[in-house]
Amino acid sequence: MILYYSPGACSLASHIALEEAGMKFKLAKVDLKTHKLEDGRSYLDINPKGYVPALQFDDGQVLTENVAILSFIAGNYPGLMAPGQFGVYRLLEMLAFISSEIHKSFAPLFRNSATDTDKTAAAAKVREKFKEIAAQTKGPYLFGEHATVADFYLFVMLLWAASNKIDFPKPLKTLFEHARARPTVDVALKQEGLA
Ligand SMILES: N[C@@H](CCC(=O)N[C@@H](CS)C(=O)NCC(=O)O)C(=O)O
Repeated sequence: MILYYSPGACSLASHIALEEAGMKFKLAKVDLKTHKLEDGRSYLDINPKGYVPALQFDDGQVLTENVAILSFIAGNYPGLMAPGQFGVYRLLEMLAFISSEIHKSFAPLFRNSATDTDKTAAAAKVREKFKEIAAQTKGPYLFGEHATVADFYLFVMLLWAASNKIDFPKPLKTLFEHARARPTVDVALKQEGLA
């Protein structure tokens, strides 16, 4: 398998999850400005949508979208699935919230053309969404003692928050510290040149 990624982007969540699952994979870095791979090939031939992450299987099939890739990993490594009878759906519920409510709210903070007013409004929205997810966090991770793929997605959002000086509630600070202390997180950060 090949994970197409950009350092520190949302693809870091899949990178950590693949490490946690002990899956065999290679990394391919994407330049998101030029849509080129390091060997000069066009990334658009792999994922016409142009964004990361994308996971390419050995038979050539390509899976895109954070929610789908993280669900695939949890589906193949039950240790990263949410617990309980409705675990699959609880995990999807959480991934959907992180993707559509938190991840997307960051967009103006990364857009060069965004005004200060846009950025302040985006930071306020992110804070509000962090409050909502913190209220559901069982601790130390979202679903309790065990980390799921959703925790790694949220961890990346918290990394972005820290670099944008957006504070987050105590339960998320605890989650961040627990996730950061995992050896797999350290490996992924080092492989992406971030630690
Ligand atoms: N809907 C996609 C969005 C992924 C996304 O926003 N990726 C960003 C990095 S975090 C990206 O590659 N942006 C560059 C671009 O859109 O060209 C998903 O959830 O996987």
